[in-house]
Amino acid sequence: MSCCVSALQKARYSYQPKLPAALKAGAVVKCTEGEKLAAFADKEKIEALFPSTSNMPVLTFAKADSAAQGKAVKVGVILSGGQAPGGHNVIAGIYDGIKSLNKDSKLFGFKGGPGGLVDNNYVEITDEFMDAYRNTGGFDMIGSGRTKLELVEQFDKGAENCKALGIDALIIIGGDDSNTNACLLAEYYKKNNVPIQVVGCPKTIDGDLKNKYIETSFGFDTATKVYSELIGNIERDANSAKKYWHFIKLMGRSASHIALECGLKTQANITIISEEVAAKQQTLDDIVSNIADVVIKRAENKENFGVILIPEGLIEFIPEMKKLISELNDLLAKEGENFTSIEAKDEKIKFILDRLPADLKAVFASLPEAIQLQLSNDRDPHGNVQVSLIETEKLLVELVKGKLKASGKKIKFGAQTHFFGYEGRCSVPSNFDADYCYSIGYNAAAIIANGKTAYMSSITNLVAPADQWVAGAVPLTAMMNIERRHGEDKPVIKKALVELDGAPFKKLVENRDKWAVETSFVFPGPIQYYGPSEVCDATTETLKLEHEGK
Ligand code: FBP
Repeated sequence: MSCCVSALQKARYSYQPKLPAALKAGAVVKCTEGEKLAAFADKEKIEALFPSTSNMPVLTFAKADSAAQGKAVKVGVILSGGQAPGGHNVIAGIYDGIKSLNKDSKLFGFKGGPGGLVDNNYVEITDEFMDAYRNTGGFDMIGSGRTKLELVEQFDKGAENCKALGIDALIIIGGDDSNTNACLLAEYYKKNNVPIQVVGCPKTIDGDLKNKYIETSFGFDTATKVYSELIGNIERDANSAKKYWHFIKLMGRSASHIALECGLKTQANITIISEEVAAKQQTLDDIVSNIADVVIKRAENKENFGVILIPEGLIEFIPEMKKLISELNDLLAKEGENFTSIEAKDEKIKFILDRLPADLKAVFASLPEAIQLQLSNDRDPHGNVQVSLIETEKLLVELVKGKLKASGKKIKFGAQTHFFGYEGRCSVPSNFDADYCYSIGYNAAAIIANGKTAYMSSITNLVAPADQWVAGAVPLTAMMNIERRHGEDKPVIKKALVELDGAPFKKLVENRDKWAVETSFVFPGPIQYYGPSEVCDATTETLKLEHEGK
Protein backbone atom coordinates (compact mmCIF):
# COMPACT_ATOMS: atom_id res chain seq x y z
CA MET A 1 0.00 0.00 0.00
CA SER A 2 2.78 2.46 0.97
CA CYS A 3 4.13 2.64 -2.62
CA CYS A 4 0.83 4.17 -3.80
CA VAL A 5 0.12 6.71 -1.11
CA SER A 6 0.45 10.47 -1.44
CA ALA A 7 2.83 12.51 0.72
CA LEU A 8 -0.20 13.97 2.56
CA GLN A 9 -1.63 10.55 3.26
CA LYS A 10 1.74 9.33 4.60
CA ALA A 11 1.91 12.33 6.89
CA ARG A 12 -1.70 11.77 8.03
CA TYR A 13 -1.00 8.17 9.04
CA SER A 14 0.95 9.48 12.01
CA TYR A 15 -1.66 12.07 13.06
CA GLN A 16 -2.90 11.11 16.54
CA PRO A 17 -6.56 12.15 16.82
CA LYS A 18 -7.57 13.95 20.00
CA LEU A 19 -9.96 12.40 22.54
CA PRO A 20 -12.25 13.81 25.25
CA ALA A 21 -10.71 13.68 28.73
CA ALA A 22 -13.15 10.91 29.78
CA LEU A 23 -11.65 8.52 27.21
CA LYS A 24 -7.98 9.41 27.45
CA ALA A 25 -7.13 6.59 29.85
CA GLY A 26 -9.04 3.98 27.84
CA ALA A 27 -12.60 2.84 27.18
CA VAL A 28 -13.20 1.65 30.76
CA VAL A 29 -15.15 4.66 32.08
CA LYS A 30 -17.37 5.70 34.95
CA CYS A 31 -20.95 5.76 33.62
CA THR A 32 -23.68 8.00 35.04
CA GLU A 33 -27.32 7.47 34.08
CA GLY A 34 -29.28 10.69 33.50
CA GLU A 35 -32.92 11.41 32.65
CA LYS A 36 -34.97 8.73 30.91
CA LEU A 37 -35.82 9.79 27.36
CA ALA A 38 -39.10 9.07 25.62
CA ALA A 39 -39.31 9.52 21.84
CA PHE A 40 -39.16 13.23 20.90
CA ALA A 41 -42.23 12.65 18.64
CA ASP A 42 -45.02 10.03 18.26
CA LYS A 43 -44.18 8.82 21.79
CA GLU A 44 -47.01 6.28 22.24
CA LYS A 45 -46.57 4.67 18.82
CA ILE A 46 -42.80 4.36 19.28
CA GLU A 47 -43.23 2.89 22.78
CA ALA A 48 -45.62 0.29 21.40
CA LEU A 49 -43.23 -0.65 18.58
CA PHE A 50 -40.09 -0.65 20.78
CA PRO A 51 -41.21 -2.00 24.17
CA SER A 52 -37.76 -3.32 25.15
CA THR A 53 -35.66 -0.27 24.24
CA SER A 54 -37.92 2.74 24.96
CA ASN A 55 -37.53 5.19 27.85
CA MET A 56 -33.87 4.46 28.58
CA PRO A 57 -31.61 6.98 30.36
CA VAL A 58 -29.06 9.28 28.74
CA LEU A 59 -25.52 8.18 29.70
CA THR A 60 -22.53 10.37 30.55
CA PHE A 61 -19.01 9.03 30.86
CA ALA A 62 -16.15 10.21 33.04
CA LYS A 63 -12.60 8.92 33.46
CA ALA A 64 -12.59 5.74 35.60
CA ASP A 65 -11.04 6.03 39.06
CA SER A 66 -8.46 3.38 38.26
CA ALA A 67 -7.16 2.22 34.89
CA ALA A 68 -8.85 -1.20 35.17
CA GLN A 69 -8.83 -3.69 32.28
CA GLY A 70 -12.16 -4.78 30.83
CA LYS A 71 -13.06 -8.15 29.39
CA ALA A 72 -12.11 -8.98 25.81
CA VAL A 73 -14.96 -8.30 23.38
CA LYS A 74 -15.66 -9.30 19.81
CA VAL A 75 -17.28 -6.54 17.80
CA GLY A 76 -18.69 -6.32 14.27
CA VAL A 77 -18.70 -2.96 12.48
CA ILE A 78 -20.79 -1.86 9.49
CA LEU A 79 -20.44 1.29 7.36
CA SER A 80 -23.87 2.14 6.04
CA GLY A 81 -25.30 4.58 3.47
CA GLY A 82 -23.50 7.40 1.67
CA GLN A 83 -19.79 7.95 2.23
CA ALA A 84 -18.74 10.67 4.68
CA PRO A 85 -15.19 11.81 5.51
CA GLY A 86 -13.90 10.21 8.70
CA GLY A 87 -15.59 6.78 8.53
CA HIS A 88 -12.23 5.01 8.75
CA ASN A 89 -11.39 6.97 11.88
CA VAL A 90 -14.59 5.76 13.56
CA ILE A 91 -13.34 2.24 12.89
CA ALA A 92 -9.86 3.20 14.20
CA GLY A 93 -11.49 4.59 17.37
CA ILE A 94 -13.48 1.38 17.89
CA TYR A 95 -10.38 -0.71 17.24
CA ASP A 96 -8.17 1.19 19.69
CA GLY A 97 -11.07 1.46 22.17
CA ILE A 98 -11.75 -2.27 22.36
CA LYS A 99 -8.02 -3.04 22.47
CA SER A 100 -7.74 -0.59 25.41
CA LEU A 101 -10.38 -2.71 27.18
CA ASN A 102 -8.40 -5.85 26.56
CA LYS A 103 -5.68 -6.59 24.00
CA ASP A 104 -7.45 -9.84 23.05
CA SER A 105 -10.54 -8.00 21.79
CA LYS A 106 -11.31 -8.51 18.11
CA LEU A 107 -12.95 -6.35 15.44
CA PHE A 108 -14.67 -7.71 12.33
CA GLY A 109 -15.77 -5.46 9.46
CA PHE A 110 -18.91 -6.55 7.61
CA LYS A 111 -18.33 -5.68 3.97
CA GLY A 112 -20.54 -3.67 1.62
CA GLY A 113 -22.92 -2.26 4.23
CA PRO A 114 -25.70 -3.96 6.23
CA GLY A 115 -25.99 -6.61 3.48
CA GLY A 116 -22.57 -7.94 4.63
CA LEU A 117 -24.04 -8.91 8.00
CA VAL A 118 -26.82 -10.92 6.39
CA ASP A 119 -24.55 -12.50 3.76
CA ASN A 120 -21.72 -13.19 6.26
CA ASN A 121 -19.29 -11.20 4.15
CA TYR A 122 -16.65 -10.02 6.60
CA VAL A 123 -12.97 -9.37 7.22
CA GLU A 124 -11.07 -9.44 10.50
CA ILE A 125 -9.40 -6.09 11.18
CA THR A 126 -5.75 -6.43 12.18
CA ASP A 127 -3.17 -3.81 13.26
CA GLU A 128 -1.62 -3.66 9.81
CA PHE A 129 -4.97 -3.44 7.99
CA MET A 130 -6.17 -0.69 10.36
CA ASP A 131 -2.98 1.35 10.14
CA ALA A 132 -3.29 1.64 6.34
CA TYR A 133 -6.58 3.54 6.76
CA ARG A 134 -6.00 5.85 9.74
CA ASN A 135 -7.03 9.47 9.03
CA THR A 136 -7.92 8.67 5.42
CA GLY A 137 -11.11 9.55 3.55
CA GLY A 138 -13.50 7.08 1.95
CA PHE A 139 -15.29 3.95 3.08
CA ASP A 140 -13.18 1.60 0.93
CA MET A 141 -11.70 -0.19 3.93
CA ILE A 142 -14.82 -2.37 4.21
CA GLY A 143 -17.21 -0.67 1.73
CA SER A 144 -20.76 0.56 2.32
CA GLY A 145 -24.30 -0.15 1.11
CA ARG A 146 -27.93 0.85 1.55
CA THR A 147 -29.59 -2.51 2.28
CA LYS A 148 -32.54 -1.90 4.58
CA LEU A 149 -32.54 -4.24 7.59
CA GLU A 150 -36.17 -4.72 8.54
CA LEU A 151 -37.11 -8.36 8.08
CA VAL A 152 -37.00 -10.94 10.86
CA GLU A 153 -35.15 -13.31 8.50
CA GLN A 154 -32.38 -10.68 8.08
CA PHE A 155 -32.14 -10.16 11.85
CA ASP A 156 -31.97 -13.93 12.48
CA LYS A 157 -29.38 -14.47 9.77
CA GLY A 158 -27.31 -11.61 11.24
CA ALA A 159 -27.53 -13.18 14.71
CA GLU A 160 -26.52 -16.59 13.34
CA ASN A 161 -23.47 -15.06 11.58
CA CYS A 162 -22.46 -13.12 14.71
CA LYS A 163 -22.85 -16.24 16.88
CA ALA A 164 -20.50 -18.18 14.58
CA LEU A 165 -17.84 -15.46 14.99
CA GLY A 166 -18.51 -15.04 18.73
CA ILE A 167 -19.54 -11.39 18.20
CA ASP A 168 -20.91 -9.65 21.32
CA ALA A 169 -21.77 -6.31 19.78
CA LEU A 170 -22.53 -4.67 16.45
CA ILE A 171 -21.73 -1.05 15.64
CA ILE A 172 -23.64 0.55 12.76
CA ILE A 173 -22.07 3.71 11.39
CA GLY A 174 -24.76 5.53 9.45
CA GLY A 175 -27.26 8.33 8.94
CA ASP A 176 -30.91 8.50 9.91
CA ASP A 177 -31.99 5.50 7.83
CA SER A 178 -29.03 3.34 8.92
CA ASN A 179 -29.58 4.17 12.58
CA THR A 180 -33.24 3.28 12.08
CA ASN A 181 -31.88 -0.15 11.06
CA ALA A 182 -29.75 -0.18 14.23
CA CYS A 183 -32.77 0.64 16.37
CA LEU A 184 -34.94 -2.11 14.81
CA LEU A 185 -32.14 -4.63 15.20
CA ALA A 186 -31.45 -3.68 18.83
CA GLU A 187 -35.12 -3.99 19.76
CA TYR A 188 -35.44 -7.39 18.08
CA TYR A 189 -32.29 -8.78 19.73
CA LYS A 190 -33.19 -7.46 23.19
CA LYS A 191 -36.79 -8.62 22.99
CA ASN A 192 -35.71 -12.11 21.91
CA ASN A 193 -32.82 -12.38 24.37
CA VAL A 194 -30.21 -12.55 21.59
CA PRO A 195 -26.98 -11.55 23.40
CA ILE A 196 -25.77 -9.00 20.84
CA GLN A 197 -25.53 -5.32 21.76
CA VAL A 198 -26.24 -2.79 19.01
CA VAL A 199 -24.70 0.71 18.98
CA GLY A 200 -25.15 3.47 16.35
CA CYS A 201 -22.67 6.16 15.27
CA PRO A 202 -23.94 9.43 13.70
CA LYS A 203 -22.68 9.72 10.12
CA THR A 204 -23.84 11.85 7.20
CA ILE A 205 -22.48 14.79 5.25
CA ASP A 206 -26.09 16.06 5.14
CA GLY A 207 -25.90 17.26 8.77
CA ASP A 208 -29.52 16.25 9.36
CA LEU A 209 -28.87 13.73 12.11
CA LYS A 210 -28.68 16.08 15.06
CA ASN A 211 -30.42 17.00 18.28
CA LYS A 212 -29.48 18.07 21.81
CA TYR A 213 -27.27 14.99 22.20
CA ILE A 214 -25.83 14.75 18.70
CA GLU A 215 -24.52 18.24 17.88
CA THR A 216 -23.47 17.30 14.37
CA SER A 217 -23.05 14.18 12.26
CA PHE A 218 -19.52 13.41 11.15
CA GLY A 219 -18.49 14.30 7.60
CA PHE A 220 -20.51 17.54 7.51
CA ASP A 221 -17.46 19.56 8.59
CA THR A 222 -15.13 18.22 5.89
CA ALA A 223 -17.69 18.02 3.08
CA THR A 224 -18.85 21.61 3.57
CA LYS A 225 -15.23 22.77 3.68
CA VAL A 226 -14.56 21.02 0.36
CA TYR A 227 -17.69 22.47 -1.28
CA SER A 228 -16.93 25.94 0.12
CA GLU A 229 -13.46 25.81 -1.36
CA LEU A 230 -14.96 24.92 -4.76
CA ILE A 231 -17.68 27.58 -4.49
CA GLY A 232 -15.05 30.17 -3.51
CA ASN A 233 -13.00 29.22 -6.58
CA ILE A 234 -16.07 29.62 -8.77
CA GLU A 235 -16.88 32.99 -7.16
CA ARG A 236 -13.38 34.16 -7.99
CA ASP A 237 -13.76 32.93 -11.56
CA ALA A 238 -17.14 34.66 -11.85
CA ASN A 239 -15.67 37.87 -10.46
CA SER A 240 -12.73 37.64 -12.87
CA ALA A 241 -14.61 36.89 -16.10
CA LYS A 242 -17.80 38.74 -15.14
CA LYS A 243 -19.89 36.81 -17.66
CA TYR A 244 -21.63 33.88 -15.96
CA TRP A 245 -24.24 33.18 -13.35
CA HIS A 246 -23.29 29.89 -11.69
CA PHE A 247 -26.19 27.75 -10.44
CA ILE A 248 -24.69 25.28 -7.95
CA LYS A 249 -26.75 22.43 -6.57
CA LEU A 250 -25.36 21.06 -3.31
CA MET A 251 -25.95 17.62 -1.83
CA GLY A 252 -27.75 17.26 1.44
CA ARG A 253 -30.84 15.27 0.52
CA SER A 254 -33.94 16.93 2.12
CA ALA A 255 -32.20 19.25 4.56
CA SER A 256 -30.50 22.50 3.49
CA HIS A 257 -27.77 22.46 6.17
CA ILE A 258 -25.00 22.06 3.57
CA ALA A 259 -26.29 24.94 1.42
CA LEU A 260 -26.70 27.14 4.50
CA GLU A 261 -23.21 26.40 5.82
CA CYS A 262 -21.62 27.00 2.40
CA GLY A 263 -23.70 30.16 1.89
CA LEU A 264 -22.46 31.56 5.21
CA LYS A 265 -18.86 30.64 4.41
CA THR A 266 -18.74 32.00 0.86
CA GLN A 267 -21.36 34.78 0.92
CA ALA A 268 -22.79 33.68 -2.42
CA ASN A 269 -25.34 36.07 -3.96
CA ILE A 270 -28.30 33.78 -3.31
CA THR A 271 -28.61 30.77 -1.01
CA ILE A 272 -31.97 29.08 -1.30
CA ILE A 273 -33.14 27.31 1.87
CA SER A 274 -35.78 24.66 1.17
CA GLU A 275 -37.22 24.83 4.68
CA GLU A 276 -37.98 28.56 4.15
CA VAL A 277 -39.59 27.83 0.79
CA ALA A 278 -41.92 25.36 2.51
CA ALA A 279 -42.67 27.66 5.46
CA LYS A 280 -43.53 30.59 3.17
CA GLN A 281 -45.40 28.30 0.76
CA GLN A 282 -43.32 29.70 -2.10
CA THR A 283 -44.18 28.37 -5.53
CA LEU A 284 -41.62 27.51 -8.19
CA ASP A 285 -42.59 30.75 -9.90
CA ASP A 286 -41.90 32.74 -6.67
CA ILE A 287 -38.40 31.24 -6.47
CA VAL A 288 -37.70 32.01 -10.12
CA SER A 289 -39.00 35.59 -9.76
CA ASN A 290 -36.73 36.18 -6.74
CA ILE A 291 -33.69 35.00 -8.69
CA ALA A 292 -34.65 37.06 -11.75
CA ASP A 293 -35.04 40.19 -9.58
CA VAL A 294 -31.49 39.79 -8.24
CA VAL A 295 -30.12 39.15 -11.74
CA ILE A 296 -31.82 42.36 -12.95
CA LYS A 297 -30.57 44.44 -9.97
CA ARG A 298 -27.00 43.26 -10.48
CA ALA A 299 -27.24 43.87 -14.24
CA GLU A 300 -28.20 47.48 -13.46
CA ASN A 301 -24.83 47.72 -11.64
CA LYS A 302 -23.18 46.11 -14.69
CA GLU A 303 -22.55 42.93 -12.69
CA ASN A 304 -23.84 40.28 -15.07
CA PHE A 305 -22.52 37.45 -12.97
CA GLY A 306 -23.14 35.77 -9.68
CA VAL A 307 -23.40 32.55 -7.70
CA ILE A 308 -26.58 30.82 -6.55
CA LEU A 309 -26.60 27.89 -4.12
CA ILE A 310 -29.46 25.42 -4.46
CA PRO A 311 -30.10 22.70 -1.88
CA GLU A 312 -30.42 19.25 -3.42
CA GLY A 313 -33.85 18.60 -1.92
CA LEU A 314 -35.44 21.92 -2.96
CA ILE A 315 -37.95 20.33 -5.31
CA GLU A 316 -39.49 18.32 -2.44
CA PHE A 317 -40.24 21.50 -0.46
CA ILE A 318 -42.05 23.53 -3.11
CA PRO A 319 -45.68 22.97 -2.02
CA GLU A 320 -47.10 21.92 -5.40
CA MET A 321 -44.08 19.65 -6.02
CA LYS A 322 -44.27 18.16 -2.53
CA LYS A 323 -47.87 17.12 -3.19
CA LEU A 324 -46.88 15.73 -6.57
CA ILE A 325 -43.93 13.76 -5.14
CA SER A 326 -46.03 12.31 -2.33
CA GLU A 327 -48.66 11.19 -4.88
CA LEU A 328 -45.89 9.73 -7.10
CA ASN A 329 -44.39 7.89 -4.08
CA ASP A 330 -47.70 6.17 -3.37
CA LEU A 331 -48.34 5.51 -7.07
CA LEU A 332 -44.89 3.98 -7.62
CA ALA A 333 -45.16 1.93 -4.41
CA LYS A 334 -48.37 0.40 -5.83
CA GLU A 335 -47.63 0.25 -9.55
CA GLY A 336 -43.82 0.48 -9.67
CA GLU A 337 -43.32 -2.81 -11.48
CA ASN A 338 -45.77 -1.95 -14.27
CA PHE A 339 -44.17 1.48 -14.60
CA THR A 340 -40.57 0.23 -14.82
CA SER A 341 -41.53 -2.35 -17.44
CA ILE A 342 -42.44 0.52 -19.82
CA GLU A 343 -39.49 1.56 -21.98
CA ALA A 344 -40.57 4.52 -24.14
CA LYS A 345 -40.21 7.86 -22.35
CA ASP A 346 -43.49 9.34 -23.65
CA GLU A 347 -45.40 6.21 -22.58
CA LYS A 348 -43.88 6.43 -19.11
CA ILE A 349 -45.07 10.02 -18.84
CA LYS A 350 -48.55 9.10 -20.14
CA PHE A 351 -48.75 6.25 -17.59
CA ILE A 352 -48.20 8.77 -14.80
CA LEU A 353 -50.45 11.49 -16.27
CA ASP A 354 -53.34 9.01 -16.62
CA ARG A 355 -53.17 8.21 -12.92
CA LEU A 356 -52.71 11.66 -11.36
CA PRO A 357 -55.60 13.80 -10.03
CA ALA A 358 -56.38 16.85 -12.22
CA ASP A 359 -54.47 19.50 -10.17
CA LEU A 360 -51.27 17.41 -10.02
CA LYS A 361 -51.61 16.39 -13.64
CA ALA A 362 -51.27 20.08 -14.54
CA VAL A 363 -48.16 20.49 -12.34
CA PHE A 364 -46.53 17.35 -13.80
CA ALA A 365 -47.39 18.40 -17.36
CA SER A 366 -45.81 21.84 -16.84
CA LEU A 367 -42.37 20.32 -16.16
CA PRO A 368 -39.70 19.61 -18.80
CA GLU A 369 -39.58 15.94 -19.86
CA ALA A 370 -36.17 15.33 -18.20
CA ILE A 371 -37.50 16.48 -14.82
CA GLN A 372 -40.72 14.43 -15.25
CA LEU A 373 -38.62 11.30 -15.74
CA GLN A 374 -36.19 12.14 -12.93
CA LEU A 375 -39.12 12.57 -10.52
CA SER A 376 -40.42 9.13 -11.51
CA ASN A 377 -37.08 7.35 -10.99
CA ASP A 378 -36.89 4.43 -8.55
CA ARG A 379 -36.95 5.41 -4.86
CA ASP A 380 -33.93 4.30 -2.79
CA PRO A 381 -34.30 1.18 -0.58
CA HIS A 382 -35.57 3.42 2.25
CA GLY A 383 -38.32 4.95 0.06
CA ASN A 384 -36.58 8.33 -0.45
CA VAL A 385 -36.83 10.18 -3.77
CA GLN A 386 -33.28 10.17 -5.19
CA VAL A 387 -32.97 13.95 -5.21
CA SER A 388 -29.34 13.75 -6.31
CA LEU A 389 -30.68 12.63 -9.72
CA ILE A 390 -33.07 15.57 -10.18
CA GLU A 391 -31.46 18.42 -12.12
CA THR A 392 -33.08 21.33 -10.27
CA GLU A 393 -30.17 23.60 -11.17
CA LYS A 394 -30.88 23.14 -14.90
CA LEU A 395 -34.61 23.60 -14.38
CA LEU A 396 -34.01 26.91 -12.59
CA VAL A 397 -31.68 28.22 -15.33
CA GLU A 398 -34.31 27.56 -18.00
CA LEU A 399 -37.10 29.14 -15.95
CA VAL A 400 -35.00 32.23 -15.07
CA LYS A 401 -34.14 32.68 -18.77
CA GLY A 402 -37.87 32.62 -19.56
CA LYS A 403 -38.65 35.07 -16.75
CA LEU A 404 -35.99 37.54 -17.92
CA LYS A 405 -37.28 37.32 -21.48
CA ALA A 406 -40.83 37.91 -20.29
CA SER A 407 -39.69 40.99 -18.33
CA GLY A 408 -38.97 42.69 -21.65
CA LYS A 409 -35.65 44.00 -20.27
CA LYS A 410 -32.57 43.31 -22.35
CA ILE A 411 -30.47 41.50 -19.75
CA LYS A 412 -27.23 39.69 -20.63
CA PHE A 413 -27.58 36.32 -18.89
CA GLY A 414 -25.07 33.49 -19.36
CA ALA A 415 -25.42 30.52 -17.02
CA GLN A 416 -23.34 27.52 -15.95
CA THR A 417 -24.64 24.67 -13.83
CA HIS A 418 -22.79 22.51 -11.29
CA PHE A 419 -23.65 19.78 -8.82
CA PHE A 420 -21.31 19.32 -5.86
CA GLY A 421 -21.89 16.18 -3.86
CA TYR A 422 -19.68 13.22 -4.56
CA GLU A 423 -16.65 15.57 -4.66
CA GLY A 424 -16.80 16.03 -0.88
CA ARG A 425 -17.88 12.67 0.48
CA CYS A 426 -14.51 10.91 0.50
CA SER A 427 -12.14 13.77 1.16
CA VAL A 428 -9.32 13.36 3.68
CA PRO A 429 -11.11 14.24 6.94
CA SER A 430 -10.44 17.67 8.41
CA ASN A 431 -8.74 17.72 11.82
CA PHE A 432 -12.17 18.22 13.36
CA ASP A 433 -13.66 15.17 11.65
CA ALA A 434 -10.52 13.09 12.27
CA ASP A 435 -10.78 13.84 16.01
CA TYR A 436 -14.58 13.68 16.23
CA CYS A 437 -14.82 10.38 14.35
CA TYR A 438 -12.08 8.75 16.37
CA SER A 439 -13.81 9.90 19.58
CA ILE A 440 -17.22 8.60 18.39
CA GLY A 441 -15.69 5.18 17.69
CA TYR A 442 -13.65 5.01 20.92
CA ASN A 443 -16.76 6.06 22.84
CA ALA A 444 -18.78 3.27 21.18
CA ALA A 445 -16.28 0.85 22.76
CA ALA A 446 -17.08 2.43 26.15
CA ILE A 447 -20.82 1.92 25.53
CA ILE A 448 -20.18 -1.75 24.79
CA ALA A 449 -17.95 -2.11 27.86
CA ASN A 450 -20.90 -0.84 29.92
CA GLY A 451 -23.13 -3.59 28.53
CA LYS A 452 -25.54 -1.15 26.85
CA THR A 453 -27.58 -1.70 23.71
CA ALA A 454 -29.83 0.48 21.48
CA TYR A 455 -27.68 3.59 22.10
CA MET A 456 -26.02 6.09 19.80
CA SER A 457 -22.50 7.24 20.57
CA SER A 458 -22.72 10.89 21.62
CA ILE A 459 -19.86 13.40 21.86
CA THR A 460 -20.92 16.96 22.75
CA ASN A 461 -19.50 20.41 23.60
CA LEU A 462 -17.82 20.28 20.21
CA VAL A 463 -16.88 23.97 19.93
CA ALA A 464 -14.52 23.56 22.92
CA PRO A 465 -11.07 21.96 22.58
CA ALA A 466 -11.34 18.17 22.24
CA ASP A 467 -10.24 17.34 25.78
CA GLN A 468 -13.33 19.24 27.02
CA TRP A 469 -15.70 17.28 24.78
CA VAL A 470 -18.34 15.34 26.72
CA ALA A 471 -18.60 11.60 26.06
CA GLY A 472 -21.82 9.66 26.56
CA ALA A 473 -24.73 7.94 24.83
CA VAL A 474 -28.33 8.66 23.84
CA PRO A 475 -31.08 6.03 23.37
CA LEU A 476 -31.85 5.41 19.69
CA THR A 477 -35.60 5.20 20.35
CA ALA A 478 -35.59 8.82 21.61
CA MET A 479 -34.88 9.98 18.04
CA MET A 480 -37.56 7.90 16.31
CA ASN A 481 -40.86 9.12 14.86
CA ILE A 482 -43.42 7.84 12.37
CA GLU A 483 -43.07 8.77 8.67
CA ARG A 484 -44.62 7.68 5.40
CA ARG A 485 -42.24 5.41 3.40
CA HIS A 486 -43.04 3.25 0.36
CA GLY A 487 -46.73 4.16 0.88
CA GLU A 488 -46.78 2.98 4.53
CA ASP A 489 -46.33 4.53 8.01
CA LYS A 490 -42.94 3.41 9.36
CA PRO A 491 -40.83 4.17 12.46
CA VAL A 492 -37.71 6.09 11.37
CA ILE A 493 -35.13 8.40 12.96
CA LYS A 494 -36.42 11.96 12.63
CA LYS A 495 -34.48 14.13 10.18
CA ALA A 496 -33.35 17.46 11.62
CA LEU A 497 -34.13 20.15 9.05
CA VAL A 498 -32.84 23.74 9.09
CA GLU A 499 -34.58 25.66 11.89
CA LEU A 500 -35.84 29.02 10.71
CA ASP A 501 -35.52 30.48 14.21
CA GLY A 502 -31.98 29.06 14.57
CA ALA A 503 -28.90 31.30 14.64
CA PRO A 504 -27.33 30.08 11.34
CA PHE A 505 -30.45 30.86 9.27
CA LYS A 506 -30.92 34.19 11.06
CA LYS A 507 -27.36 35.18 10.12
CA LEU A 508 -28.12 34.44 6.47
CA VAL A 509 -31.31 36.51 6.62
CA GLU A 510 -29.47 39.46 8.23
CA ASN A 511 -26.96 39.57 5.39
CA ARG A 512 -28.60 38.20 2.29
CA ASP A 513 -29.98 41.42 0.76
CA LYS A 514 -26.50 42.90 0.81
CA TRP A 515 -24.81 39.71 -0.46
CA ALA A 516 -27.38 39.46 -3.27
CA VAL A 517 -26.65 42.82 -4.84
CA GLU A 518 -23.14 43.75 -3.70
CA THR A 519 -20.34 41.36 -4.57
CA SER A 520 -19.27 40.22 -1.09
CA PHE A 521 -17.69 36.88 -1.96
CA VAL A 522 -15.39 35.10 0.49
CA PHE A 523 -12.88 32.54 -0.81
CA PRO A 524 -12.29 29.97 1.97
CA GLY A 525 -9.50 28.03 0.19
CA PRO A 526 -8.61 24.38 0.82
CA ILE A 527 -8.74 22.48 4.11
CA GLN A 528 -5.48 22.87 6.06
CA TYR A 529 -4.16 20.03 8.18
CA TYR A 530 -0.96 21.64 9.49
CA GLY A 531 -0.54 25.20 10.73
CA PRO A 532 -2.22 27.64 13.11
CA SER A 533 -5.11 26.17 15.09
CA GLU A 534 -7.55 28.93 14.04
CA VAL A 535 -7.03 27.78 10.43
CA CYS A 536 -6.77 24.01 10.97
CA ASP A 537 -9.19 23.24 13.78
CA ALA A 538 -12.05 25.68 13.06
CA THR A 539 -15.50 24.08 13.33
CA THR A 540 -18.36 24.89 10.97
CA GLU A 541 -20.18 28.23 11.07
CA THR A 542 -23.33 26.23 11.84
CA LEU A 543 -21.89 24.66 14.97
CA LYS A 544 -20.33 27.96 16.14
CA LEU A 545 -23.55 29.94 15.64
CA GLU A 546 -25.72 27.24 17.19
CA HIS A 547 -23.54 27.25 20.30
CA GLU A 548 -23.52 31.06 20.51
CA GLY A 549 -27.31 31.03 20.16
CA LYS A 550 -27.76 28.68 23.18
P1 FBP B 1 -26.60 9.36 3.74
O1 FBP B 1 -27.90 9.96 4.16
O2 FBP B 1 -26.62 7.89 3.66
O3 FBP B 1 -25.46 9.85 4.59
O4 FBP B 1 -26.28 9.86 2.28
C1 FBP B 1 -25.99 11.16 1.96
C2 FBP B 1 -26.04 11.46 0.49
O5 FBP B 1 -24.75 11.86 0.07
C3 FBP B 1 -27.09 12.52 0.16
O6 FBP B 1 -26.58 13.82 0.34
C4 FBP B 1 -27.43 12.19 -1.27
O7 FBP B 1 -28.73 12.61 -1.62
C5 FBP B 1 -27.34 10.68 -1.30
O8 FBP B 1 -26.42 10.33 -0.30
C6 FBP B 1 -26.88 10.15 -2.63
O9 FBP B 1 -26.97 8.77 -2.59
P2 FBP B 1 -26.13 7.78 -3.51
O10 FBP B 1 -24.76 7.71 -2.92
O11 FBP B 1 -26.86 6.49 -3.33
O12 FBP B 1 -26.11 8.33 -4.88
